[in-house]
Amino acid sequence: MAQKIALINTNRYLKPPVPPVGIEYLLAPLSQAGHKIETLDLAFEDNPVSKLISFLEESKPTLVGFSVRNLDVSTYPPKFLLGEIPRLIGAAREVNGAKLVAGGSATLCASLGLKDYLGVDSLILGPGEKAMVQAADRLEGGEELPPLVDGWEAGIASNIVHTRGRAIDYQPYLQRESFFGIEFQKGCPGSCEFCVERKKPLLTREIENFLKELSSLVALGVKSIFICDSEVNLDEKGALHLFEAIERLGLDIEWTGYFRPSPFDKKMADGALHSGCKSLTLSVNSWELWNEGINGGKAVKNFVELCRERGIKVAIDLMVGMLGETRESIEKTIELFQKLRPETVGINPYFRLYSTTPMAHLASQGRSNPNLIGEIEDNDSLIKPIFYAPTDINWLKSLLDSDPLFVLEGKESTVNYQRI
Ligand code: B12
Ligand code: SF4
Repeated sequence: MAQKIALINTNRYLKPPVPPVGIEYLLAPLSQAGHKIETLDLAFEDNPVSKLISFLEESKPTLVGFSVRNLDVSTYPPKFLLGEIPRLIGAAREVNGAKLVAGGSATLCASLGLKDYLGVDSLILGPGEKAMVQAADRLEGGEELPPLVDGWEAGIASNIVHTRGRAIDYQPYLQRESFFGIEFQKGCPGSCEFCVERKKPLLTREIENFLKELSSLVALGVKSIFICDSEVNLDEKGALHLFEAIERLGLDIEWTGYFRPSPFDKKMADGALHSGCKSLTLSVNSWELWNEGINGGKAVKNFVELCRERGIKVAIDLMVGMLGETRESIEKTIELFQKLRPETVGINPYFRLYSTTPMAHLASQGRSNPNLIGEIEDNDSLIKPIFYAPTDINWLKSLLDSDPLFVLEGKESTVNYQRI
């Protein structure tokens, strides 16, 4: 018997509204495997619990998949975003005997603790495109679902054209001028100690399928695209190939995305421009910037200048205050940006600690570490926001000298690219 699957978007944080691309990427693989799917987007619902109950009573699924995107806003002051999700899952549990599964990008931040916090039967870590099909097939075979499933091992469905705009109503997102996400490469082999995206296999989609998906978005009236890769230029050859292919399509789009300082040269800057990149976010940190390595000051200067020559606007995402970093590298970094003057520099001196990163060990120091703030006690899973923040904020502010170029992250409920 094919499974009747309900997929629920639980992301109700709307700054900015983000169409639930993660759910859309489950649709084609599940329906190709013969399962029946219905979706519910709770993003704009006033009463999500009653909406969910009536939806489940009507659709009578055998398996319910909750997409969970964010634990919190990750910046300081904290805003916890998971709070109402266990209530939704609890309400679903009351409706019928369906198995309850969760997945989504929040699984980068926590694993077993997240499963327990949410109260689902099974948590799929990472990509769900194959792992969710396996879960549905298991149920069909009368098997139990394991509490944790490694979706990274199962991988992505790269040989499929993902279905866009059919199961999710795009109108509320189009009305709010959302950027629509699309992903070319999932994962990041980098090993940055603070980042939840670290040490994941880089999984690439077949370019022809990506292009068909992109064209289908444009056919639905979408013009603003967000390439959702961890960093678009992680793989130099892959990025150049992608830009050339998008340019060849000749679509009327503008796209944006996250980049790292290197690899980036004239060829890549031209490729980005000609494929529709009008603005981008460059992720940097002061401790690397101060060195002459591949993400050092020279690379950042080169990046910003190549973009400026081509009219591509650059928003900088800057982390400062790594463990053991001295004030000197922060001062040099601020000086560099004061001279370089990209469009905006968002500075984050608060490191959100997650159980899935090496920096998690700091949290166990508890109150003995004066640089910890947030939920220091009764928070072993680190699901509730806790931060390592060694930088003196008044000193940092005096360094910025009220220059409007710099924005301390967390002060405004916007993301960097919205400021340019
Ligand atoms: C691109 C991106 C953005 C873009 C989104 C643009 C757009 N229109 O889509 C922008 C810049 C707007 C953005 C904003 C924010 N983001 Co963001 N974002 C990302 C990023 C890089 C990719 C997310 C993505 O869309 N991936 C592509 C899709 C296809 O993948 P996916 O969603 O993961 O879905 C797959 C799996 O998760 C799984 N899956 C998904 N749903 C389900 C459901 C079930 C049942 C199953 C089984 C599986 C499953 O299968 C899917 C297909 O493989 C991630 C980091 C990352 N690499 O994942 C951070 C990330 C998710 N963002 C994060 C944050 C914090 C935010 C903000 C809160 C920032 C802020 N302070 O405002 C806002 C929130 C906005 C909102 N309304 O939710 C954090 C979350 C961490 C946390 N503490 O919770 C992340 C992890 C970045 C990080 N390193 O910290 N973001
Ligand atoms: S900061 Fe960037 S390069 Fe480093 S692990 Fe995260 S996504 Fe990868």
